[in-house]
Amino acid sequence: MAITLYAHPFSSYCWKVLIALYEDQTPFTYRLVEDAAAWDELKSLWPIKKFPVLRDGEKVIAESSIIVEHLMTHNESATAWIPADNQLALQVRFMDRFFDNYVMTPMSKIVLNSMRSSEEKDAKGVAEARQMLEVAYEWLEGQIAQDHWAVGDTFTLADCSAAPALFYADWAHPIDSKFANVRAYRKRLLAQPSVVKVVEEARPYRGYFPLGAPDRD
Ligand SMILES: N[C@@H](CCC(=O)N[C@@H](CS)C(=O)NCC(=O)O)C(=O)O
Repeated sequence: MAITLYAHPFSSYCWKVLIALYEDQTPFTYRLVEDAAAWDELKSLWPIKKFPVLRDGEKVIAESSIIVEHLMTHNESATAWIPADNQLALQVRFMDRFFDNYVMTPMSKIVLNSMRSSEEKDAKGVAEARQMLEVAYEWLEGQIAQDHWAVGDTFTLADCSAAPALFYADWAHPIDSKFANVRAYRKRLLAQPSVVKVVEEARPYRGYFPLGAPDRD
């Protein structure tokens, strides 16, 4: 059954799914959510109106991590994005939650705040987000030290989450040089061919980054 992904190349949560699709070379139709018609379609599928959303036949799947998990059922030869081993699976799910909740969320807070008018700006919220990112980088620095990928030697869902989270977080709140392991992990992620592809697809949209995209990566 053909699948359609509603997504945008600049969207961090879409990268999570795109990386999994590109790793497995899974064919899919890319429905770019940019014009009003695409937004209307998205809304009719998922009234929350957040992307990515996957359409697989009659099934509509929302939420990036659930979509990646769904891809394992769609394509029998897909990577085990969540390992079969229960203990490893918990670690992968935990790291996926870590990157979404404590890296992606505070990064988004900083970015979205910069788009607000001066009366609407939330200085306290941004300070808390920056503090959260510092704590997250510090925790990850100890966690990632011995492992090649987020959980052991296998590229999993956790790495699909980590790539966009660390890519954009470093733009919004740079990862200090004292977090050498985190910086090295981000570099390893950015060298992975599937990640190179999403970075290149997003490059024409860098002007969308409200804080101004740095001249690197
Ligand atoms: N928890 C959701 C988050 C999705 C999300 O926030 N997507 C952003 C793009 S990165 C979005 O749809 N933004 C459009 C909007 O909020 O109007 C997931 O994991 O898929």
